[in-house]
Amino acid sequence: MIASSVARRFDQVCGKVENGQRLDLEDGLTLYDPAIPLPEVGRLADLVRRRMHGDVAYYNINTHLNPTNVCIYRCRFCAFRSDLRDPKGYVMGEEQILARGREAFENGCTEMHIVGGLHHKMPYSWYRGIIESLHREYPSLHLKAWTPVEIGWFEFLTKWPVRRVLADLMEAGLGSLPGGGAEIFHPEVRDQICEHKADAHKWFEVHRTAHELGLRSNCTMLYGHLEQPYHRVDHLLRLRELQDQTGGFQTFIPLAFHPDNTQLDHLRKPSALEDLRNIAVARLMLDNVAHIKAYWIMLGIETAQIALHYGADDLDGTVRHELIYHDAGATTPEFLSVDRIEALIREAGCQPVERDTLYRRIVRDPEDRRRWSVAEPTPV
Ligand code: V47
Repeated sequence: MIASSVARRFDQVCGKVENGQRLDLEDGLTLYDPAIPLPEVGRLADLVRRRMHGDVAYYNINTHLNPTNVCIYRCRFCAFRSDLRDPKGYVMGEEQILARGREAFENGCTEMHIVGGLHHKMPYSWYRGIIESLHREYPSLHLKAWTPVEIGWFEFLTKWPVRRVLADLMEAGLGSLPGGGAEIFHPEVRDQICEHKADAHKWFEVHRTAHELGLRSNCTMLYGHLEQPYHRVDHLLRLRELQDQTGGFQTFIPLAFHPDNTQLDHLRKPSALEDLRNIAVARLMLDNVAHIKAYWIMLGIETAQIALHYGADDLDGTVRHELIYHDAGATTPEFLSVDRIEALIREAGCQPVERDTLYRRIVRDPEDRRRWSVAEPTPV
């Protein structure tokens, strides 16, 4: 039986959600209280998800590019990074990068997600050149690239302000910013898992400036390591506050910590129940962010399918060349075909919609599936 005070608080949360009222810190903590059964939280999140998106579930055809894994930082949760002289370290050349662009084009991708390490020796022009050459050769491919961690590094390398760095990358062909580098904003946790890299202030400065320049971006939260529910709710409220001011976030992606090959490998991976609760709480707290993504690579296919009934309306994409999660022990496949991802969505009782990075519906040429056009203007 649920203790009566928690049950009372949860009833109040239910009333607020049913009446379309905004939830606060206390409400967020109630939703994370293990005394509240997960299906109850899921039911509420599903109510909001259906209000916003009906039974539609989005996906895209995308690929990843991590041009280098060499990184000056040693984030404790990261299995992907390498030291400069470690045999595992790599730096991709222009030919390899363009070959990835060609492969993406030939497979009908609409998006390339580009992030990487902060290499001790590579100049800003190398990072900019990746965007410029891919955009020149494959202009229809949307380049979702660089987190505030890289942008802060470019600021250091160029001595330019963030605004000028972003404007310069936009001129080269940058299409939007991915949600990475957010981890947990609260310094009690951030200082323990990635003390040297861009802090919350820098992360928000970069996204705010990007939104002011007309770029859309995503946001994430890395959970299941050293944080407590309070830190998660605080994280969500900080994102909601910027979104109230700019409206530039498109989607929120809760990221479950994968401990293998990291400095935190003594921790256990979050359970599917924790994953689903995080999806649901995000849907309920982030009332001003249009989409919640169940990143199947990280959740596993089965949990991602169920997440479509716990607040998520997007599965990310078909994905190719994902390294960050696979280096950290993810056992998911490296790729899903369009037929498979659509079948998974239908099996979950939803209607699949292919989108581009900006959530516009995509129509494919039936004669040549590599060719596509946008069916409608940006809905968010
Ligand atoms: O910032 C790193 C996380 C993020 C681990 O914008 C880890 O559409 C778990 O941001 N276990 C990068 N997580 C990935 C990311 C992302 C993914 C999918 C879609 C989008 C989007 C963005 O991955 C990092 C960090 O928070 N991460 N190592 C790990 N061992």
